[in-house]
This record gives sequence, C-alpha cells and structure tokens, in this order.
Amino acid sequence: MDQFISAFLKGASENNFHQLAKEFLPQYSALISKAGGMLSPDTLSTIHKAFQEGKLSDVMSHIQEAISAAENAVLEVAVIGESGTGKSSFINALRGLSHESEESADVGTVETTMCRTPYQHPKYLNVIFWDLPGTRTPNFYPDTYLDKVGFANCDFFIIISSSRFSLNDALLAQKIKDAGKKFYFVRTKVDSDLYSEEKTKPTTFKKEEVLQRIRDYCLANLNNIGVTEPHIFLISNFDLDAFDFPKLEETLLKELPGHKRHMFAMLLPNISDASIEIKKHFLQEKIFLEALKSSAVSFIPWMTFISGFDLPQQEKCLKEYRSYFGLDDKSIEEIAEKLDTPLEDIKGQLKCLDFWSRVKDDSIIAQARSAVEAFCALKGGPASSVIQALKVYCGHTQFLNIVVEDAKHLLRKMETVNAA
Ligand SMILES: Nc1nc2c(ncn2[C@@H]2O[C@H](COP(=O)(O)OP(=O)(O)OP(=O)(O)O)[C@@H](O)[C@H]2O)c(=O)[nH]1
Ligand SMILES: [Mg+2]
Repeated sequence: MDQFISAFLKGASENNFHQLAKEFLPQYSALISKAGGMLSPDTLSTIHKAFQEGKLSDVMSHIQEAISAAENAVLEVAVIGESGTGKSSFINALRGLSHESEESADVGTVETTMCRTPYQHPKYLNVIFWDLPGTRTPNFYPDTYLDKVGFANCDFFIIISSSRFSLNDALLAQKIKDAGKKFYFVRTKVDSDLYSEEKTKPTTFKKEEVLQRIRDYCLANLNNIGVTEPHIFLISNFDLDAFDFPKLEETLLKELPGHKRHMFAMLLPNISDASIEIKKHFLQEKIFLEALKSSAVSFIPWMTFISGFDLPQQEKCLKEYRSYFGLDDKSIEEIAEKLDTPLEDIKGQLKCLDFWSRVKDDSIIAQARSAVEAFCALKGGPASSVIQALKVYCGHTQFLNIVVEDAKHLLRKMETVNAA
C-alpha cells in the first residue's frame, strides 16, 4: 500500500494517470478483500475513470464524499423474537455493554420487552438497535407488523429464537423480503444446549454433532414453514467469539451497502483477533483513501494546502483509535476490574497510552521522506505538501498498528482469565 501512495506521487508528477488508474483498482481490491470496503461499485468506477482522465480534483471530491457518507451513515437494526429468546442480550452484546451497565437493555427471565424500544449505540450515535416485541404475542399481525415498527428505516432484521422458529417468524421473513430488506435467523443459547447434552449424554457427547443437529433442525423447521435457503446463525450471547457470531458479522458486513459498512465494522466488539483485524482493515482503507485524496490535492494547482498532522491532531487521532478498539480510559478501567489487576499495571502495559513517546518517534517523518525521495528524487525534490501528505499517512498507520497491538494484548489477557 505504501508503494502505491509513493507510486502515486511519481505517477501524478509525471502525468502518468493511465498507469495510476491501472494500479488503483488492484491495490484497493487487495485492501478490502477481507470484508468489503466503503466505496460502492459505482463510486469505485467513477474514481477509476477520473484517474484515467487525470481529473485529480474529481478524484479528490469523490473520495471526500465517500468518506463523509461512511462517517455519517445511519444504521438501524431490528431485532425481533419471542419473549425470553435473548433479544436484549444480543443487543447489549452488539452495543458492547454488560447486562449490568446502566445503558443496557433490560435482560430477565420474565417478559421484559413489551413494546418496541430503540437503543442507541453508546459510541456511535447514528446506530440504533430496535428491540421489537415477539412474533408470538397476541398483538402480532404480519400484515401490519412491519409498518408498526417503522421498518422502512431498518437496514436489516435479525429474527431470534432460542428453540424453533414460529410460523409468524416465517410470515414476517416473507414480508421483510417483499419489502426488499434483508433478514437473518439467529438461534441463541446454543451454549446451554451443549451444556445439557453433555450433562445428559457424557459418553456420547460430541460438540460438533450437537451443533449440526441444531442447525439441521432449524433448517428443517424453517423449510417446513415455507422459508427456503435461510441464513441461520447459531450463537451464544455469553460467548460471542464461539459458534457462528463471527460468520454473522462477516455476512452482515458483506451484505450492507458500502457506505454503511465502515460504521458497522467500528461497532463490532473486540471478541477475537479476527474482529480486531476487520476493524483495522476498515481503518486502513480510510487512511489510504485520505492519503490518496491529500496526494491528489498536492498536484492540483492552487490547492496545495493540506491539513497537517500537528500535535492536537495526532492526539485526537490516537484517542479516536483507542476508542474504536475499546482502549478509551473508561474501557481500560473496566478491563482492569475484570482482570482484577491494578489499573496502573494495565496502563503500564499499553503502548498507546504513552503519547509523548509516540510523537517523539520521528520515524514517521523519516518514513515519509524516504518514501517520497525514493520516487520523486528525479523531479528535483518533492513538494513539502507531498511530504506532509505522506507524514499524515505514515502517522495514522503507526498509531493504528500500536492500538491494534495493544487491543490484541488485552484480548489475550481477557482470554486467559475467562479460561481459568
Ligand atoms: N445460556 C444462555 N442464556 C441466554 C442467552 N441469551 C440470553 N440468555 C438468557 O435468557 C434470558 C432472557 O434474555 P433476554 O435478553 O432478556 O431475552 P429477551 O428476548 O429480550 O426477552 P423479552 O424482553 O422478555 O422479550 C436471560 O436470563 C438471559 O441471561 C444465551 O445465548 N445463552
Ligand atoms: Mg428484552
């Protein structure tokens, strides 16, 4: 990726826009191969065309529009299911909240969600989860249900069951499909199924077989009530990393429109290295597009102003990354409590908290210079605005890598405690 940004500087300075356009698509595709990216196919081809034609100001404005759309995207998720199936627990898990947290949705063994309730994500205020009343309640009418719950704004529906799906679930799924929306079936509490099976059949118990049986049963049950080829995900709200939750995340990411993916990726809980990597990829994409935009600006006459990366901006950037990966001050305190370790010990283990060492590390500037010099020396030295653009790119990348490393470190610690 660094090579592409550097090659961009060379290509743009030589007006070799065809070559740039050729390299842009494979570079971008490689960057987003894991979970898709924020650019829609249309936007991607518009940017590609603008590259080919050497219209750098168009490249810049299309990228800017795409980044703004991704950052301001509104995401509404409807969670539907019968009472006690684990809707509120699922919503709390996606909001990264423990059930005891003040802002969490009520979880209980008696019917607790009687009417539709919106839950805003505590960090991403444009994300709303709708906790919807069960489909087996006496007031369920499939014809009017979706209108009543204001489905038009929902991006997708999660239909939850902890046993078998009902005919009403199937009718609802059909209505959701007719309305052109996506739905996913989630079968919760597989942890307790496994527990009971192991207790009752200790000699023959095989985890994979039990899970397959639950999957087959849900599939047959949904086929019987008229849903063909449903997406079914087996999960435990108590152990998101296990079972199909990671697959659910991946599917939702792939199936969301490009501009909504970034927001969804940011809210994913840090449950595994894989989910941390997904988040990292989305942030890398944004860093890449921003660098490309800044580099393009450097070559547009009269537009050589580039917002730099001064100390307040660096501090803000590191803070933002810490928040994305659950390493903000409040989360670190909670983690220290869960690990039963003094807060200062935990803080001492985290490189991202040592801001001054990070900014004193002038390897960022060195990296930026060497990348520019390698490609632009022939041109009699790069413009300072170009170095500035690369400095921003290298700085963001460095901060991101440090935060990701720290997030994985804390995840390891949490896993050790949970396994004990
Ligand atoms: N073992 C296990 N228990 C779960 C799981 N999800 C939820 N529960 C428990 O199931 C009970 C009901 O969970 P809720 O999240 O309140 O269910 P709900 O669908 O919101 O219920 P209502 O609000 O009454 O409609 C609680 O005791 C939860 O702790 C799960 O994946 N595994
Ligand atoms: Mg509830």
